[in-house]
Amino acid sequence: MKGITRRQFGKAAAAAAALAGVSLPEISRGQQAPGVRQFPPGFVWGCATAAYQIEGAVKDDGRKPSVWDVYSHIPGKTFNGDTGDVADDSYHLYKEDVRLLKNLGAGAYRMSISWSRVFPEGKGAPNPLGLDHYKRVLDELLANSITPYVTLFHWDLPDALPGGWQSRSTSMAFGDYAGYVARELQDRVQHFMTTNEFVCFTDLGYRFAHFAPGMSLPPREANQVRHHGILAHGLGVQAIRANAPRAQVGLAENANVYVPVIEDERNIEAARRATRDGNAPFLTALMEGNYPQSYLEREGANAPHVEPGDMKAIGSRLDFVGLNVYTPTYVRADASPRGYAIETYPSSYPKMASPWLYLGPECIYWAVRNVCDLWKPAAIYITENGCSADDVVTPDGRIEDTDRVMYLRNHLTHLHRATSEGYPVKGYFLWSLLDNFEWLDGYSKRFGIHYVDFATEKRIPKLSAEWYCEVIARNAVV
Ligand code: PNW
Repeated sequence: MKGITRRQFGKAAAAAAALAGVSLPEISRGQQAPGVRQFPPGFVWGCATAAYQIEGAVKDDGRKPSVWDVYSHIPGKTFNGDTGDVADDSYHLYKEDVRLLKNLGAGAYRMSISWSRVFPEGKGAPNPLGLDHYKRVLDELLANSITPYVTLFHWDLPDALPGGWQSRSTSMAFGDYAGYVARELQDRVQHFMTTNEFVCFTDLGYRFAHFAPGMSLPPREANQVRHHGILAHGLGVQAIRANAPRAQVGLAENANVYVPVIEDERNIEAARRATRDGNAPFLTALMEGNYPQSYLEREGANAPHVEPGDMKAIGSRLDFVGLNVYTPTYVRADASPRGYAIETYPSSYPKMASPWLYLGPECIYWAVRNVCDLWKPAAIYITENGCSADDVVTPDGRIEDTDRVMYLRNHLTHLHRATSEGYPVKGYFLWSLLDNFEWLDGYSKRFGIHYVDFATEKRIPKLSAEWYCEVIARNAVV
């Protein structure tokens, strides 16, 4: 195409085609020009949320407190003392939220179930009113042809469970809860995720006193908490399979994403090693049905106590692996025994509105590639991807979140690289459908593609919602 521009070339081609008596296809919404970053047919586009972040209604229909109710009410724990007491009031406004999904053209919705609505004490007698709520939400989704993907545990552990995740009996209780919900909802739900992000409800809650319940346990106890977390997942998979034999089972995990600083053989290999090593207590243990030897050696006397049968449950076959992807960790090969070194971020490295959210859109490609190259899962979903932004409502009521669109567009571009190279990515869930309770940041950090005025609960689609609608309609990066 030397010496002529792409536009001139297009014109010339059209003229040539007209002369030859053939007409070129017209490109309109829903159709593709050649070279457009098109996703595979049937690719699932959705949005994600979690119960405690959107529902509110914390005392309705027999719900009892979770550790996050308790924690968010402790003065000084969250920004501005914010709690999930009301949040988006989606418990009552769920029909409106399903309408938002419908308007986007979304084919799927990832939502979580509040364990303490279904078993207010965590175990014992179920509360049928709790599950009835979810049956109504699911029916509304199905009536609108939106496929539900249900997470069973997104950090809101029933507060009444003695010892929380320090106790092995909590893993058992999770198995019972998962089996019960799967049995009751199997006519409405075909995709279950056991847990969301092990590190956030184990290490951040029990070792670093960051998230609920806010403890600082020594390493041995903290490693045992991790073990109970992954054991709960394993028992959950077994219970779902036993009670809902047709269901697809997976999880949503924020595995550390290692990106080779330079894309060459040595650094790619370093990223792969780092992926296995850096996720050793969680995803690696699940995928291999064992803790890697290097993890056990590193932890020494602090290594978790494992009972017979635990690792078999933990290694249960999965129908899909869900990855929550936000931010990269850059690695390079080096001569150390482990074979890699982690890069630190220079102070000028760009971030989105949350201080941990370093911008590196190629992380979504490497998240998929590292996991697939190491463990060859049957299918991958991106169960979360999105960003916080300092959204402003213009005087005429619009939110022009061009920074969020930039973030999302770039991530999808790199996700497209993964699908075009044949990695089995089946779907993408944008975090989040709407602004919500962002844990310690309360309502100060907005991740939604719909703006929520928390005083009135009014939802307003942002520019990013308009953009995502177009992505979904064309099944392509736009
Ligand atoms: C995820 N990090 O959490 C959670 O699944 C959501 O509930 C949450 O609202 C969303 O991401 C945005 O924060 C994360 O520090 C929390 O890297 C922290 C990190 C990553 C994910």
